[in-house]
Amino acid sequence: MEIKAALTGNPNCGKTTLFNALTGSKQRVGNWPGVTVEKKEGTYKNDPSILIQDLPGIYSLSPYSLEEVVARSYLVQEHPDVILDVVDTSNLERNLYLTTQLLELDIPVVVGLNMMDIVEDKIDLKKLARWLNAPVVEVSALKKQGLESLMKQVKNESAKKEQKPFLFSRSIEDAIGSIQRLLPETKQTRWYALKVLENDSRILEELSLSKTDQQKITKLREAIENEFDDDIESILTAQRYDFIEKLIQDCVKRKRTKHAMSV
Ligand code: GDP
Ligand code: K
Ligand code: MG
Repeated sequence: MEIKAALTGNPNCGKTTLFNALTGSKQRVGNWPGVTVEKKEGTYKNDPSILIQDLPGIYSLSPYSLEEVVARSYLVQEHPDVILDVVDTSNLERNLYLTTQLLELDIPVVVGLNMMDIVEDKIDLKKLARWLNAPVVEVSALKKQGLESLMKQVKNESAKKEQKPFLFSRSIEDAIGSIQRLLPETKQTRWYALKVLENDSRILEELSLSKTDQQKITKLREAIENEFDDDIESILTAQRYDFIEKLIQDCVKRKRTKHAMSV
């Protein structure tokens, strides 16, 4: 059986290096339909049943750039079997921001902690995996280290049917639940509900909700904005970073990084 694995990560996390190391010469390069964003896919050289789809480098799943729209449309519409989330471990906090969003898609996630050849921080992998509800594997795409264990996890996770998400505070979770029940049956997912709560214009257009439902949703959103005295996007962003901060405190013993990455 064929496994579809989507390769995601921030720009410069080492995605291309990893993609090349995993696929060797077995690559197909083109463009995403209608846009000039490069599309690359290939099969894992040690197991051709694993199809690796390289997605554009992105910082979040917001609709602010073409890359973000391409990546999230692929993930939501194609629903790959597993996401291989490449993380630049020398920049853990920022990279995990995308990870918290990927966990919301209900697609199993495997986290590849890349750049481990230059990172001296000690990371408790078991704890980190528990925080993220996803397997975490240390790799160096550059030195081709850890790639086999990484792909073993990718294969394992691809068989799973669900992914536990990162959770927001209680009132936000309640609102997500209420919105989910208002959505059309085929789109009653946590991800769609969260995007609706965030007032994501593309998603609202796609869903064309009734006036009554729109009003109900506005009320839910306003209640949260009043409670936290901020706009919804800032509230959700702050909660993601709170989570990441706590996770890092619990899982990472800081040392220095051997040398700064060239830019
Ligand atoms: P992308 O933008 O995510 O596709 O990142 P690239 O694959 O182009 O890598 C960005 C930079 O990071 C390049 O200079 C790579 O050589 C370097 N790089 C990628 N993986 C590793 C790694 O595991 N260790 C180190 N030290 N550098 C890496
Ligand atoms: K980065
Ligand atoms: Mg690249």
